[in-house]
Parts: sequence; C-alpha cells; structure tokens
Amino acid sequence: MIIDRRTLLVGTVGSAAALAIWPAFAAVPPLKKKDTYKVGFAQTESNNPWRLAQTASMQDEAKKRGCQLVYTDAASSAAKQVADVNSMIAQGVDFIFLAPREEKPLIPAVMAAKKAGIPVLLIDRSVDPSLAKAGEDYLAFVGSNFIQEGQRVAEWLIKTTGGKGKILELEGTIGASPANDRKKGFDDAIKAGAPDMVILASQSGDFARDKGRQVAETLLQAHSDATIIYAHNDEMALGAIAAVEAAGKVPGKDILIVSIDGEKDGVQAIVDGKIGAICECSPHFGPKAFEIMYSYAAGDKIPPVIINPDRFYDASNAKEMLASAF
Ligand code: GYE
Repeated sequence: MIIDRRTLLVGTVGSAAALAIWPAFAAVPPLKKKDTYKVGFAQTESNNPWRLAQTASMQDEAKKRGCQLVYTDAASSAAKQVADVNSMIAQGVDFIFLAPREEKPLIPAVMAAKKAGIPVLLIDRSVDPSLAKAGEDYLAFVGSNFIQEGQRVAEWLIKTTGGKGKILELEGTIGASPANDRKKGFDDAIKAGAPDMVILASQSGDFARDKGRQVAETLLQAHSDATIIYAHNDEMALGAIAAVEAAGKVPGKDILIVSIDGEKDGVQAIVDGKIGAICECSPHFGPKAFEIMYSYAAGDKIPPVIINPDRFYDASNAKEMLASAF
C-alpha cells in the first residue's frame, strides 16, 4: 500500500479509541506544565561517535532536569524504531524525542504518537514534509541545515581545486533526510559553480565506516581517474581513506577527501593531511531539545524548524579545534 497523507489521516479518523484520547485533525497535542517529565528518546543506531555523542547529550540533560528517560536504540532498523515509539506510547511517556532513521518509514510513528496525545520533537533527522507537518503532526524539527552543509563542502572544494576535479560521492543512508539534503546541496552547488567538475558516481555507504570503505573500493576500481571523494559523513570518509590507501594511492595528494560531521578521528585526519575539509554537524542536542520541550509546556510558540549552527574545519584551524570535537 502506498502511504500518503490522506490514508494516514483517514486511518486516524477511523479509530474510535483515538478520538477518545485526542481529536483527529487537531494540532500538536498539548503538554502539561510540570517540573519533570517522563520522556522517550528513540535513537536510530549506535554505530558511530556522532550517535554516541548525541545519546550522551540527551542522557546528561535528562539527568540535569530530573526527567526519567525511556531510551531505545533501533539498531539501524526503521521497523524497530516504529515499534520502539509504540512501546514508549504504551509506557505513557509525556513527550517523545525522535531521531527518525528514514523520511518515510517513520511517518506511522509520528502519527501514532499524535493520535495518543503525545507531542513529538524531531531531532537531527526529519520526515517527509508531504506526509507529516511541523506544528501540526509533530512539534518541530531541530537539527542542522543539511543542504547548507553540502553547499559549504562544495564551495570549499571549488575554491581549493580551482573548480577542477572528478568526484566520487558516498551517500548516507538511503531515504534519510541528511543523505537526501547533503546530496542536493552539494550536487547543485557543483553544477552551478564549477562547470569543469564532474560527479563520476554516487552511491550509498549507509553512513557506516566499513560500508563506506567497501563502496569506495568498488568505485575507485571502476573510476581510476577520480581525484576527489565527497562522503556524507566522517565515518565513510575514514573508510574511504583505507580504500584509497588499499588502491595504492595517497589520500590528500592523489585523492582529496571531504566530509561532514567533525568527529575527533575526522578532525585528526585533517591534521594528518588525509582529509581536506569537514563541515561540522553538531550532535549536542540535549540542552536545546529539553529547552524546547519546557518552553512548549510554558505556552511559548515553537518555530517549526530550529537550526543548529555548524562550524567548518580545514587545515587552517583543525589542530586548535581538535580538542573541542566530539
Ligand atoms: O551525520 C551521521 C549520523 O543524522 C545528522 O547521522 C545525522 C547523521 C550524521 O549517523 O554521522
């Protein structure tokens, strides 16, 4: 069955139990003003430093605020993440922080929470805006501007190479908002700003180090003329370094590598000359996410999109900023 906005809404209306709890078509459910809350945090996976830093930030802030945190790890499965959210609903949490692994498969989780009268804040990744809306189906999205991250990396590349080079692109998880947007931001900026640059191939490495290494290895074999690798996150860039070296080439010399995130190993690779530049993507969501929840309970109007500022690393600042990387 194709899930569209209409089927979801019809599904909501059809349930009498849901009507008793929270009226269909209503706006985001309200949150009672309390000192502390029982909150859910539905994490997507825990296979890299970015995720671990994000989880730690949420746990620290929950502790600071005296909130009980129901934490789940979807272990890279969108289906498990939907089940995780349903279990939080069953446990009667007051509020849900959701990091949706993919844009479409997590729509039923957003709608189920709304139906149960539990407000949801999307953190770090978003859902398909044609299927669920901020300020209506969920409270808001807080995270980075992924399009801009891709653009900033492209602009650095164009400046550094004089607008020349043959690019291999390692995409993030298929259907994840940062993968979609980092591709769009980068590809459009290259097209518009560098007629002599070409993207030879673009393939998903699932935001994971070893998958990134494998995909980079295959792409390097198929395109021995490549001079640049753009990875949608540092983990895949670190995998790509291994692939470049395995192909008998020198990262930073034969192949210029650029990426996004700013984890410690990534910033260290800039210091070591193996990665050219990284646009940061902050994983420190805790303070802001909880502040938004309390502010919503206090009756403040919450903007639909709240953007985290990101820094930018290259050889000019990597050494001095290394200590502050996650
Ligand atoms: O870049 C990546 C992580 O959703 C913004 O997901 C996040 C991305 C981040 O696994 O490393």
